[in-house]
Amino acid sequence: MDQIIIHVDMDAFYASVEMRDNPALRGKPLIIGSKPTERGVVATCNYEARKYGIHSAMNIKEAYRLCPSGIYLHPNFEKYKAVSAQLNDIWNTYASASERISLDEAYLDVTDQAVNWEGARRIGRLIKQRVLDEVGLTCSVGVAYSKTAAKMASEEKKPDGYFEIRTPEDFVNLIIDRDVKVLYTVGEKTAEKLHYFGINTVRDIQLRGDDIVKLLGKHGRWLSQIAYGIDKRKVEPYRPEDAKSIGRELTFQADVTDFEFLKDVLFLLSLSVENRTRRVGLYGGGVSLKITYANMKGLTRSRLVPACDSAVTIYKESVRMLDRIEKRPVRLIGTSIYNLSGDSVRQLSFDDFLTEGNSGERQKLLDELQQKYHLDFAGNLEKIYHGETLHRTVEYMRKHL
Ligand code: TTP
Ligand code: MG
Repeated sequence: MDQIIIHVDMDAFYASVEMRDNPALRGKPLIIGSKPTERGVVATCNYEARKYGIHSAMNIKEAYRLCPSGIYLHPNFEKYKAVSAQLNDIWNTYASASERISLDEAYLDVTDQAVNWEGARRIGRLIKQRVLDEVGLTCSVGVAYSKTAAKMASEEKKPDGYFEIRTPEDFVNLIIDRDVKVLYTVGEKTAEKLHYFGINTVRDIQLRGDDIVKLLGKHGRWLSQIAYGIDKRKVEPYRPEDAKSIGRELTFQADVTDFEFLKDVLFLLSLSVENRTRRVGLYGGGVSLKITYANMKGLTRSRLVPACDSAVTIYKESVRMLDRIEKRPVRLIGTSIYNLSGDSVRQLSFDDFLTEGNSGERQKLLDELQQKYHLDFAGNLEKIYHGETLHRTVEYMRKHL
């Protein structure tokens, strides 16, 4: 065996932390995201709430319709980050390399420490026990020969699960008749495309490898490999704060001359950056604006800011920089934050106080966008974080200028 990898993923993470700290919440449907009266989406919910059909990224109004008796809370990122640090201290003890995916999830290379599968099982069990004893939460652990299989294994018995997949054959046997969506990297869009061409199960992917490559290119090649359980990727020692920046950019279908429109696009990009930043629990110490003009000349502008993770701040800083550059047709626009840190001692800027204190500004900007472009974010704000949807939305907005 080449490598033994553990994938560990907390169960209903944000919700579990809240239930741990407030016993009155236990046993009841609990939804973390926003209050039903606000505009917002479900970040996560506990397993009681999932029985009602509620899930991550669902519009909060829809969740409320399904479960009016649920308890609705705002997320407390500071708290989740502190818990995440504690979790990583435990996990990392057993790994020669640890790759943090998000606050509640990591891949661990335990090949050396485990020596064999029995050793890996001991480590997997021990991690679960220690997380419960020392942090008061349950997690699901997958032990496998590859990253893809380890992730699959941790999903398999959720919540409080433990599962092993020791060989590619075991992996294939487990998923061969399941929908293509079971494969890592097959999202809604890709699944739809594959279904349209009659490729419904993992078996279909195996049988129609050539078609898949034609359809999806490089992604298709990857899929036809993992359909056979082949995944040689290593656990990359990584913490999200090792990234240089978190950003989002967009190339327009046709060049844009209207700078007010660019500002509106910047707000959407900022929301997307905020989402990714908060998911990994980081702050940026600077905001950067990137522009490529129609003539392919590019420029970037940067500004240092007090630790920030809010879309409103990212947006305002980007707009301030946009206002100062030459007004020529624009082909690409992007915004990002850099100087990333996981500092949990948060220095709020005055802007942050104003915007997050009443959270009104974000709402106001969203409302204005919706009215101006006849958008309805109510049901799909979260979806906009996906590149393709963002792109489509922006092109749609342009038609309503
Ligand atoms: P997940 O591990 O995807 O979900 P979970 O831990 O809540 O539930 P599960 O038992 O199925 O693993 O995500 C971890 C946290 O990330 C989650 O608690 C909240 C946050 N999150 C969002 O904010 N938005 C999202 O769309 C998703 C999927 C997660
Ligand atoms: Mg989880």
